[in-house]
Amino acid sequence: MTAPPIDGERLLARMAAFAAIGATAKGGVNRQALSPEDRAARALLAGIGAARGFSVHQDAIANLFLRREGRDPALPPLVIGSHLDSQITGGRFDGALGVLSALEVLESLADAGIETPRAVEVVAWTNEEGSHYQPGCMGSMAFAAGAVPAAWHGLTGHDGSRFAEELAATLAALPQAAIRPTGFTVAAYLELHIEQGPSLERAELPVGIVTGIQGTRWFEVTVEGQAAHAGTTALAFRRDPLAAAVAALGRLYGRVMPQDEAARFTVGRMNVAPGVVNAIPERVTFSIDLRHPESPVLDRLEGEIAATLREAAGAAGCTAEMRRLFDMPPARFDAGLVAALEAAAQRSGFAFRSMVSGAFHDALFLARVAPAAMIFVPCRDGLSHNEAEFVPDGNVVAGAQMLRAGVEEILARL
Ligand code: HGY
Ligand code: MN
Ligand code: MN
Repeated sequence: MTAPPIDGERLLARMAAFAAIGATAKGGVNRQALSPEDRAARALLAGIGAARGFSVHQDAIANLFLRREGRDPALPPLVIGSHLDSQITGGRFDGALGVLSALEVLESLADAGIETPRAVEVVAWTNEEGSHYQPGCMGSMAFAAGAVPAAWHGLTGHDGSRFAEELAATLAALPQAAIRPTGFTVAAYLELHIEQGPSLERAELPVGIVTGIQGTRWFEVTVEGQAAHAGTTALAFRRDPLAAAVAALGRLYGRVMPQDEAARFTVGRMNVAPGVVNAIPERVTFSIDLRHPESPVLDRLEGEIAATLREAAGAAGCTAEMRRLFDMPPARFDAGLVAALEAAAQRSGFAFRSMVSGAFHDALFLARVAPAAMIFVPCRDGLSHNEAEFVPDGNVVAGAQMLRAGVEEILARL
């Protein structure tokens, strides 16, 4: 099979059309999972797929699939895609580039009337970002597990919305999508994504071939003290949880990343209650996003963080609790797929480097149930999870061409 070149103009027009859904004034997108904006993007994708004669499917957690049949319908499909949901102040390339490049590959095969040996499916996974409902990667995680965890149905979003209700509304918004089981046999999974880091741009490389993903753990920390009057309470009588949190975080910011270049320690969200000017807080809650390529180091850092929080809380007459929300162990991608991508890059004349992903992706969970691998393209200054996220048109088109070449190589080797 010699897949045809992709239609770059069509892809760029699609990127613009999806960027308009949930567009923000600063040029990014706010298209949170299971929101009206997410439903609009899913409807647009399903409509394009149906118009091209691809069959449209969704499963119980609203993972959305466009299927183009191949010669043997009994063979497990090659699945390519990413996610359409975004951060609250997200970029218009994170996730969407992978879904729309996959769609472009499927359309270019259809345009050329090429019959692939097996079906090829485009997927948009539900809630990769975890910014509306936690955890992230809910769609791909449920797919890999073969079911939607019952505990998720009680979840509420940061905006008070109910996960179960918004999921039901999202499923109902696509009546034309045939419901299929959550999880099926996948011959191989391939995901194109922006690097979300600076290395490809700095090296002036159009392609990264991703060999694995580092580990990620999310925590929620609650520091409890005693609310009291801001004016009448002397230091000796204060049990101030914010003072304790600041003391602990000061030590952790000064130690975790400075002592280990591979470690990532981020507090992205903090709430101080009751949150009034003239009352010493009663409670402080905040998130921790901890990442590292090695699980034993994650274990050690988790222990050190918990101990530092306990010590600082104790010294302030407070208590601290650290609850793990999310644990994604590091993953290595399939060596055979990585080799196929390297061959495809060489055949296509793309200079590339192999690399480990600092961000997690749906491929992390697909790698548990099928051979999986990823392709990265550079983004400006490596910036992502920011409305200024940008990928030049040439890199958008080159990424889709590399995805098409990867699909061709992998189909030939399966
Ligand atoms: O947080 C992550 O690593 C992913 O980009 N959502
Ligand atoms: Mn992403
Ligand atoms: Mn992201």
